[in-house]
Amino acid sequence: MGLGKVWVLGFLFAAFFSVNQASAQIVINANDRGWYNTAGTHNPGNNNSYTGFLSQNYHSYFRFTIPAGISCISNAVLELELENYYGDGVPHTATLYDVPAANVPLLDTQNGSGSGAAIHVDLGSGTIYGTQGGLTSADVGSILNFTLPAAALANIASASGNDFAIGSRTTSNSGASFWGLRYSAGSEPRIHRLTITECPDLPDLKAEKSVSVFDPGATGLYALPGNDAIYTITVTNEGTGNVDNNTMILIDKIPDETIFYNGDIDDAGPETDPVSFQDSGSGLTFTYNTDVAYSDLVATPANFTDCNYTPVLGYDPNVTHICVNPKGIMGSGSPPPTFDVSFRVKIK
Ligand SMILES: [Ca+2]
Ligand SMILES: [Ca+2]
Ligand SMILES: [Ca+2]
Repeated sequence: MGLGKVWVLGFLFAAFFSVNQASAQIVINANDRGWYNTAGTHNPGNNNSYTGFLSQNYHSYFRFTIPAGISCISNAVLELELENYYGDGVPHTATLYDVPAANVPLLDTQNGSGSGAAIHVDLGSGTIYGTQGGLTSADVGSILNFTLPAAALANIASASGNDFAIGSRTTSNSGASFWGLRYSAGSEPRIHRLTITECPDLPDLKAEKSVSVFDPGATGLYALPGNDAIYTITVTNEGTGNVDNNTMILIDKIPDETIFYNGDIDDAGPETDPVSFQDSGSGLTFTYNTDVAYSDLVATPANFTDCNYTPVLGYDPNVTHICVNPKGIMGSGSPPPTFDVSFRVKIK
């Protein structure tokens, strides 16, 4: 019996990818809007979005269709055109609230399908998505801009393929008997739109290192001093984005208790170089003469160029690091692209 696969940690793994990938913005106009009052009254054909007080309290909602296929949102801005101000000049405060997914299908139904009073409360309570104070008649005609918080981003992504809604409530110290803010009368075009930005597709690289006894004759060698071993690093891209061209670099420290072998890694086997590369859909290419370098420094080289030591043939105890820079773009997808890099050492 030989040494089985052993997972080893502690090697440097460096890869780079564009951080300036442009992520498309998606602009979504509200597909429905309207108020619910304290009594729970709602007429689905009335698109008046009044919020405030007139005999009872009124809250409103704005609803948006989130496109299918969105799993992550990095930014969202809600713009609400302020259509009217009611009151005695005292400034009002507009606050936005979450609407749980279970309530969203009920919004555009007569009196919320019997849940109108609860929906009224929901539209003015819960997780706050944004607030703006100091609103007076001077703001009528302007567009209120709300950058939505993380909780909203998560809920928008969760709603992908379905509707997402935001509740709106106005508060005020007004002494008037009728005060509030309105974003639209019953039936008129107004700007109520959500602009979302999808998270960029990024690679998510995982690397594992294993070691096994070099035993080409299957004679049952142990991991003992004097015997050789093969280290293999397996790199997998589990993300949705690619790794930029030629930026995949592995710099691995030769373990202290071993000596690098600068020769034919598998003796009589099919490999011919000291380092072997096995691809499994990565899209990368590997040329030993240009894509492998070495270092004899104690400190870890900062980059591939700093790996500038030329090893002597055979076992070279001066090799401290092996550096590998396969070329091309490492892709992404399912199954996750992966590749292996192997090298051989003698156990001291
Ligand atoms: Ca409606
Ligand atoms: Ca709520
Ligand atoms: Ca060979």
